Amino acid sequence: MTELPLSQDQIEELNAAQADALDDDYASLGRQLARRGIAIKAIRDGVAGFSVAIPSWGAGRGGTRFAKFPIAGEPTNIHEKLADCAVVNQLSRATPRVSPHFPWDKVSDYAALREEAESLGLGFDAVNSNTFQDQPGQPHSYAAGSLTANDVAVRQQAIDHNIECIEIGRQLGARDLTVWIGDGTNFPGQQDLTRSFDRYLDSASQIYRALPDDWRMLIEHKLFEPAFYSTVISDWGSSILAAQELGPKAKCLVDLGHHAPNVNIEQIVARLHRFGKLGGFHFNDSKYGDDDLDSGSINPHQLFLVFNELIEAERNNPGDFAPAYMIDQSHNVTDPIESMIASAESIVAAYAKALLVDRAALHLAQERNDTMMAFQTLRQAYRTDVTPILAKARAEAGGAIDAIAAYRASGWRDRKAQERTKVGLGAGIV
Ligand SMILES: [Mn+2]
Repeated sequence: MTELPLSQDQIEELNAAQADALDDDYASLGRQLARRGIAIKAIRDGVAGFSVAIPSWGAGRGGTRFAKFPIAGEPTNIHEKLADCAVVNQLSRATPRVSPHFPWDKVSDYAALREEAESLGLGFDAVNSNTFQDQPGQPHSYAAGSLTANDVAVRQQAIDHNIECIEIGRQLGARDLTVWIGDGTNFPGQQDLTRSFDRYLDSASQIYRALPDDWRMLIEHKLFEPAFYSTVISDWGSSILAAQELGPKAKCLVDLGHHAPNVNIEQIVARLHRFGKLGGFHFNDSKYGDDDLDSGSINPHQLFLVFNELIEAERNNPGDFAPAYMIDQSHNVTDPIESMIASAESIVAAYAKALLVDRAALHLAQERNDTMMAFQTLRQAYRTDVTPILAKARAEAGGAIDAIAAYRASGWRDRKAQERTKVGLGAGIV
């Protein structure tokens, strides 16, 4: 039986006070869209069917590279993280899956953990392995690399960990393994650039062989950090080369914050899709070289353009289009639940706006080399305020019209501050 963490009655009560205003805004937007030949119900249905996973580690104040500033009531284990993720989903109705991370989320009984998640209305998404830091009691150190280390024993340990993650994921009902490694160098000459990539391919192929038939291995690249001179899987070029070498179950994962500055990410999306290698997304935002700001907080237009390509790709391959969507950001100055609610809303809004693009008009303008009309077609969709569609879809599914206000009214964090163990002042997050 599902037992959601917040009072559904309280959510309904808050919604009731806002329902008339929302109906008014929704009807007005419906008329506006009808004049453009768009049925608002179709967009609302699209929104209702869209979801994005949230990472278990996103429930905590991960901090930055330098410090962590915990808040009272923060979760300290996977059970508490699941409860917080359930709060996000109960209010937003857009985040029904959690992406776990091992060994951080290790438990002794994964069948029980799966049941616990289900009872909270949650399922599990891609499993994330971790060979970028040493764990207590681990025989070999990753100080000189993991899947690409010179030492065969280190590589084997990293391979075994990934295979263990697949096994855990099977028990949790996941079907993707996300592999990100921090391997790379800080000095020119430190490592042979070709041989380190060869070692990656060799290690990754052993993980690939352990994948069940209906699983995908999502290769996540990152330009720099923790390595600052060279990173083995640094860009989408290295990622797609590895994915092509490994086989059809290997795909590329695009983290919005892991590219060179000013790179055209939507074009990367189009390229990866064209060659059947678009596996998934990590949503966040970035101002400089970071990958931790809340989705849509800095460049919502880029998010819209990415979704515009995704919808184009989906229309071209209906039935065979299932990228894994996940939020991947770190919260240092906000309540993580509020940040995840706000980010999910930004992501769904970008998706809804991309659904509004008049594709026939866009394609016609492209064929006629009518640059301004092509651009205006996108612009018209982007500047539409889709807030009433999102709110209506949320409320209809049992969520809150104003999710952050409902969260604050629930008093959840204050209650948890009384119940939960205080978080220590640990290191930041990667
Ligand atoms: Mn990521």
